[in-house]
Amino acid sequence: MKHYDFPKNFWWGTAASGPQTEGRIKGDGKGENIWDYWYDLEPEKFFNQVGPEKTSQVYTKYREDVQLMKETGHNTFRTSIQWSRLFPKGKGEVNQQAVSFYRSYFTELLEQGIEPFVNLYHFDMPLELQQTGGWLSRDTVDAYVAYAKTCFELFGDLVKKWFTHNEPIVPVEGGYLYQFHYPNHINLKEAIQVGFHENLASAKAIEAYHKMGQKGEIGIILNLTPSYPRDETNPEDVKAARVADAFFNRSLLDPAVKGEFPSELVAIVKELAIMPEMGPDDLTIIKENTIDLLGINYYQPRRIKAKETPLDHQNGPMPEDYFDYYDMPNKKMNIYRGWEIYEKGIYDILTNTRENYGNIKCYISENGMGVEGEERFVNSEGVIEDDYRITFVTDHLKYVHQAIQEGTNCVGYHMWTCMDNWSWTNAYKNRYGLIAVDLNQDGKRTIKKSGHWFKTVAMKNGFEA
Ligand code: BGP
Repeated sequence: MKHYDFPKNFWWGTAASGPQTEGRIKGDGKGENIWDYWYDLEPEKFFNQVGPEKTSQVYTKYREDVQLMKETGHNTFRTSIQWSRLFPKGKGEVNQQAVSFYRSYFTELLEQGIEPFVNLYHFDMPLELQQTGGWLSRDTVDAYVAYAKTCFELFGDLVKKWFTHNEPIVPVEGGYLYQFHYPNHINLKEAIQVGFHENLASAKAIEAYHKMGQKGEIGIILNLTPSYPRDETNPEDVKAARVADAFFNRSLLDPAVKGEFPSELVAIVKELAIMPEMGPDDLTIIKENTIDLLGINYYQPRRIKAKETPLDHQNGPMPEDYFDYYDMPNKKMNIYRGWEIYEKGIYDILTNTRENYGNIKCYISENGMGVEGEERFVNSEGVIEDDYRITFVTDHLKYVHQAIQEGTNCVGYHMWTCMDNWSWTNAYKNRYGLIAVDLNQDGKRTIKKSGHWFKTVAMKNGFEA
């Protein structure tokens, strides 16, 4: 048995998002976002046709939920403000009911000794802004900055940890390359513009926050999926993995931490003549307004090999023109989500932040395991015995611990997620929560075995294994 003790004041908690948890009730004043709209348009695209209005009803149940967070050992919790709840049209009038809801929710958390971490954008573009171009449009950057400033003004007394985006590469991938978010385009030029605007919006929000002098911290949350070459001794595989890393990780990580874009990516974008449109001061704004704190989401690695398949230009240039995905034999899989489980990846990311990103203050902002059909593991007391989740988290935490021992400035660990929630087009297919939500019993909550276990880890500030 070995003791794994974590640093004093370590953040133990979970992450969630507004669009995946709040739900909608009649007369709540929330405006439409792209998820509400897409579900109306194509409900068959969503698992069992469950849409975003049927989430875990946090809008009405948040007091009960905060109690459950306490019972599962949280000292911190992240959610997001829904832009379309605060500004039903994306800009203009503020919805006062949203102000009351978020103030009351964050106050409740604080009163129970749980620090709220708040993210401003979790894939949820207000519909009216999408209709004028979404992240493709410069006006959206301005609207986002106005929205961010309003959030700081309205909630800055309660919230001292802010995040500008969650996984900003995902709207690029889902919306503009691989068709799993509305508007489902396939267009690398647009993808580059969207990514640029997200970076710019983040820097401008950081600038605004620091100018306001609210004495908190602001950062960004990135899914830093590490790119491993098939063969580390093969320079072509290594080069391909570096390009994939530039497209999907460093395109956001480098501007956020270093204020600049990776040179490999800039070279490709120039060569393809798809440089984003930018204003004269944009690069300076990005250079001068970097993050205070980095949130790292980690689920799975990316395995890469040199390009072997023929180029397919049906959709114009794509990132995959520069590499192929490598299907590594004998990998450990989460078969429900179809994602590889590679625990050491979390250590590699943390080591990279220490060695190549100035050992920036960071925390694990998401890590977890989505499993389908968890009802089969219910015991006679009605508790889901999710030992696989406990193993998954323990094995990742061991590597987080090792990275901290070696000097990485990692100050917390949040799981995805607190209670089972609605996951975009997967809806409720895979459950991730420490707490089960029964959709057939008005969203009844029951703490899973992992939730009880997580409390002991948080209380002891570590574990033995
Ligand atoms: C992250 C997102 C979350 C959440 C999680 C689980 O990428 O930040 O919103 O959904 O992944 O993934 P999924 O829901 O696709 O299984």
